[in-house]
Amino acid sequence: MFVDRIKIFAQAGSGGRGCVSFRREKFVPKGGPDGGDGGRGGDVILRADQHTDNLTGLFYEPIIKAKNGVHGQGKKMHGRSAPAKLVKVPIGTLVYPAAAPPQRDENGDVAEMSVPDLPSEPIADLTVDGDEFVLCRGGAGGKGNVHFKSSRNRAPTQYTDGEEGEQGHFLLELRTMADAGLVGYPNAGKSTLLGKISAAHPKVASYPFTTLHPVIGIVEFGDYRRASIADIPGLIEGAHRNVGLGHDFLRHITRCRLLLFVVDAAGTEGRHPVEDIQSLRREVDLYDRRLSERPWLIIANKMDVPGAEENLREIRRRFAGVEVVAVAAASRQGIDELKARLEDWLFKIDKSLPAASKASTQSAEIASTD
Ligand SMILES: Nc1nc2c(ncn2[C@@H]2O[C@H](COP(=O)(O)OP(=O)(O)OP(=O)(O)O)[C@@H](O)[C@H]2O)c(=O)[nH]1
Ligand SMILES: [Mg+2]
Repeated sequence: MFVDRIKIFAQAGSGGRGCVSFRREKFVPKGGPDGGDGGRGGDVILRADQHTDNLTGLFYEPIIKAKNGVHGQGKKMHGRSAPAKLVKVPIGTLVYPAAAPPQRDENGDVAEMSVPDLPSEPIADLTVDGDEFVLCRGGAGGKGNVHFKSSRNRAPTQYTDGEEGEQGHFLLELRTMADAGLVGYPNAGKSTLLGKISAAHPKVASYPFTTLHPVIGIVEFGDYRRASIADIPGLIEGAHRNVGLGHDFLRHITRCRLLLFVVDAAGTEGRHPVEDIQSLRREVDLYDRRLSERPWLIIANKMDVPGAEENLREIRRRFAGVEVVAVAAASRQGIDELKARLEDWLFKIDKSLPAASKASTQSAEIASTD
């Protein structure tokens, strides 16, 4: 199972209560107040972890509670503070405040509607391994009666309760962190390609929607340089209206610096690759304008199939100004050339070029081909 969006409820621990106690010892009459303080409640902390790749853990445990602090005790003993509850989340997790789910009565009917979630700004974005965010802060411990002693009240019975821990509903959303993302129709050969340029082994098959969730592959270049590439499920026209697997997965390429549009250059499924590219660009644009302004290039795949050469010429003509790399992923043809071009884009050209200006000239060209 792959979970990349989930609502959770988190509750930090409350502080322990302060203690009321008096020192009672042989030969020490009127020993005075000696009630200790309560311990702090535990925080609920999210930590970005490179070994966690999705939010499935939270699907099974959507209610996260940290322990309460221990109450204070006599002899000025402080209660123990509760440890923080650490929750590992994948790198790239965004945290949003969320509304409480609707309240249901005993028949399961909605008794009280919740306020719908308003689109809100994330309160945290955990993008680096080890990043931590305190989701709910534990309550401070209460004070024992030892604090209330004064010249007029030598036997105080006052104490304070511990503070309540913070609690709340949150929406966690994963936006995979990768350098480049593969976008294409189902069966274009994205997973085949990822398998050839990286050590990843995504499932490859001749039916559409083989890939059901994002897969990240690491491409190794020379000099210990590496880049991560995200393979996402195939997109089809109308994805923005939730046709096919919908465009929800495009979220996983929103952080990529470079978008790789993979097309079946031979048009083996009866569609023309030029139209494929146009409709993919349109879907990306409908999803998020800023995403369609990212630097992009075209990977013309299945060059081993007759008819691909002719289509490739047309792709080059219609998308003049956009780099087109021709490959036959299944037989590894053109893969080394593709890796060299990716290295250029990701390590040389990309850093020296202002990404936005490069991209905007390219989108203008697309607009004219529509
Ligand atoms: N002839 C030929 N077939 C290829 C090539 N690359 C991939 N294929 C075939 O195309 C089919 C689909 O490949 P996948 O890699 O699963 O395609 P995908 O784009 O990941 O598809 P989804 O995951 O469904 O979106 C498989 O049967 C592959 O063997 C190629 O270069 N030439
Ligand atoms: Mg695939």
